[in-house]
Amino acid sequence: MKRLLRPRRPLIGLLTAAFLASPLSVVSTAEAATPAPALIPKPVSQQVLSGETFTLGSSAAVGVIASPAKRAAATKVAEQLAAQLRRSTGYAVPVVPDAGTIRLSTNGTSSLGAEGYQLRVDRTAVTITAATPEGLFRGVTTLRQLLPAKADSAAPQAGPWKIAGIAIADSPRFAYRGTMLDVSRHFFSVAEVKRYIDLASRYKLNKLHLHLADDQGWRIQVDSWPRLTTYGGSLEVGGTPGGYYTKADFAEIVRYAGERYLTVIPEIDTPGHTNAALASYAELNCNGVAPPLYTGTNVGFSSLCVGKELTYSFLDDVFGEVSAQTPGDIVHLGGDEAHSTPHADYVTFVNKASTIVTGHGKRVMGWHEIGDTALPAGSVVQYWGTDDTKSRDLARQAATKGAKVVMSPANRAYLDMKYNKDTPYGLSWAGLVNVEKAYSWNPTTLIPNLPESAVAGVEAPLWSETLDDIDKVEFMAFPRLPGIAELGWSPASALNWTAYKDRLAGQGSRWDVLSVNFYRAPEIAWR
Ligand code: IFG
Repeated sequence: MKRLLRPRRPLIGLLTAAFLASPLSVVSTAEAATPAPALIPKPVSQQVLSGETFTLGSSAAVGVIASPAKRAAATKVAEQLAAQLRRSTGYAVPVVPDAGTIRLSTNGTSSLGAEGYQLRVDRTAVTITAATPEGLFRGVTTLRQLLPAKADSAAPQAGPWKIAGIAIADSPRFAYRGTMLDVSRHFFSVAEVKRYIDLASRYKLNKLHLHLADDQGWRIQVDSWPRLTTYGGSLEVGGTPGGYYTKADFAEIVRYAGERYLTVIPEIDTPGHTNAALASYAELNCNGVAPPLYTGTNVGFSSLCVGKELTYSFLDDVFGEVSAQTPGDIVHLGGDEAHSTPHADYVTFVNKASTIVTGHGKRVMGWHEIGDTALPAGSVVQYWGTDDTKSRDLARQAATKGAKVVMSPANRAYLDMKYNKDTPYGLSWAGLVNVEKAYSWNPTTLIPNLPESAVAGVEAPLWSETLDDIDKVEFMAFPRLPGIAELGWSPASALNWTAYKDRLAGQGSRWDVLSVNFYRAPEIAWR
């Protein structure tokens, strides 16, 4: 698209801009328009400010305008941005109160909600206003995609550092925009989890669901039941050494996620997917005999002992210690594939486990199988169906009981599904999921007769049976995770595969700068 010659003098620029904005403009929109930036998620509204270009100079400073109550958190957001700009530009980029060429203000309108923001780039300044520091962070996230890809470099790059003029007003469609990392089938270090958090935060995701316990490994320290990790966390799929997070490790993950405004949602999968716990404590088993550690990939063979009182004091200890380490308001109790738990027992168990979770001040979240249990107020049910009637019915049943539904359709949002038959790892039980299929669905209409108001948002789970390092995680998550993030953030009217595909192509150079091991899907014209 031909770009207008840039007027040399501001006045002409303003006149040109005014002229082009007027109904009298004779220039075709194709010539007048400056291409919109390749932003993901697509903002609610954006207006290119033709003729306005911001240049980040060596004297650039990041200014913070905030009330005393918000100043510390707003300054932290500013410091994160300034630190990255120092690394990539080599400039000093101080953070100053109330001034700066990049201004972050928490005096923004609350009409855009807690995560909303306004962003303006013109020749004189970049200004981001929001009602909260979280909104500032979302605005800075957009700014980082407006800067050249090299602005994310870890080492100084040559300028210039230009941003075309634009005015954006933005806020999310859904409150729940998440991804899940299965650290049980294969254990991932704190550093690897942080890397995943950093990449996910670049697309405005705000929930990190950690699948911390399953048949193959228990990954979070529980002081009152130490063998869960020392023994139950010792292996992983394939029999290689596993691992676990100490309380200090988990606190570091929570801190790092919190700095990027992602809330950690810990999952202790119950009553099924519990072989690691049952192997660790013989007394937890109905027959008093501990099974061996399991390093295969079957599911549905294990169950906590529903009839034993010990099971519930165990759960009280576990959910108590996990809740104490979770600033977020949700604890996930799993509930999936309890094929070795008679259904009546399953309902009894989930109802008791739910009471324990709410007893520790947290909302219950569970896979959609919990849809036919009591579901205390505030419950969230995670749909992982494949358009099948049974799964849809459970989600609808949950909604009729007042629960919210998070959409994780396995045949669209499961990032462990192969892209195509040649994908070197991943599974395919829910079908092959290419980049387009992962994007081309609407969270509020996928399940017929599920009220739109019941849909809390979306989550892209990444199961790790076949993924044993962060490179494989990145390969499966990118480029599909940004598409799910857009479904969670952008208005339904913005969802258009052809337009999205072009914006996605523009992310490739950013992932190269960040050394993301993404799948270069041939159908995307990466640039
Ligand atoms: N289903 C199981 C997961 C995992 C997954 C792999 C859920 C809720 C298949 N349960 O998805 O443990 O094995 O794609």
